[in-house]
Amino acid sequence: MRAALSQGDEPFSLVEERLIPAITEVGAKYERKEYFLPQLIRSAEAMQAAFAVLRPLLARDSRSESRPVMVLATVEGDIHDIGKNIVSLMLANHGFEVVDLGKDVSAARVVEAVVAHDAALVGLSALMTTTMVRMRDTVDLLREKGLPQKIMVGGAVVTDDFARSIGAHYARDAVDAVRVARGLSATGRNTLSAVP
Ligand code: B1M
Repeated sequence: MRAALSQGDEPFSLVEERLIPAITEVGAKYERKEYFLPQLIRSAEAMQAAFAVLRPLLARDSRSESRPVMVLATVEGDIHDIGKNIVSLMLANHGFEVVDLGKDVSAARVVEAVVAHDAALVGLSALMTTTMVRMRDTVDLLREKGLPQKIMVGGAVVTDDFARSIGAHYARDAVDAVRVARGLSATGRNTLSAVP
């Protein structure tokens, strides 16, 4: 990564053209049973090490006059955070203040953070069919507490239909997340209700 940077490669191109395709290929190999859990873990560690180098470079152009706050988390029971971290970096670099709560985050912690930071938006990530349901719990708890923030969801297993069914907005990838978050912060607080 450092060698590529010293040869003049741009940090964003490295994320989009090398890191994302590489981890996507790892996922494909895992699904074809060419890779197993140890290879997955090593690949994930390599991604995190690369992000540690790139994060300061990606964040350096992130100043902006008014930065809408997004509380972002991978939902409870789910420890996948590579995609969420990319979304976090992209949003921070495109004018959002991101309060990143990390992975395996309960609905109650999301609610606390939304109140504490007076967030404009909430972002939730999930990678497994078993944890997607935690997104619904989180949306429900936010609404139960009377919090009207707009909610964006994403992650490999999440679909636009699922997002709509829980009263949230869907973003396909990190680039789409910036587009969706910009649209949501421009249109104020939530107007979407869950489709049963
Ligand atoms: Co696991 N894992 N994993 N895993 N893992 C998947 C998700 C799986 C599909 C693999 C498989 O079986 N084919 C499968 C889930 C099956 C399912 O439910 N359908 C799975 C499983 C089962 C598991 C374990 C249960 C395995 C086990 O222990 N037996 C376990 C889960 C533990 C837990 O969470 N409780 C587990 C563990 C792990 C590792 C720790 C080894 C590692 C994660 C490390 C980490 O994240 N720090 C890992 C990995 C790396 C994967 C795969 C291979 C790759 C995920 C990834 O990082 N993709 C994955 C297979 C796959 O997806 N093909 C798999 C790259 C990343 C850039 O993409 O996260 O999709 P993604 O993010 C994208 C978009 O989705 C979107 O933007 C991102 C950037 O473009 N996006 C958002 C994501 N969040 C968003 C939020 C937004 C908007 C957009 O708004 C807020």
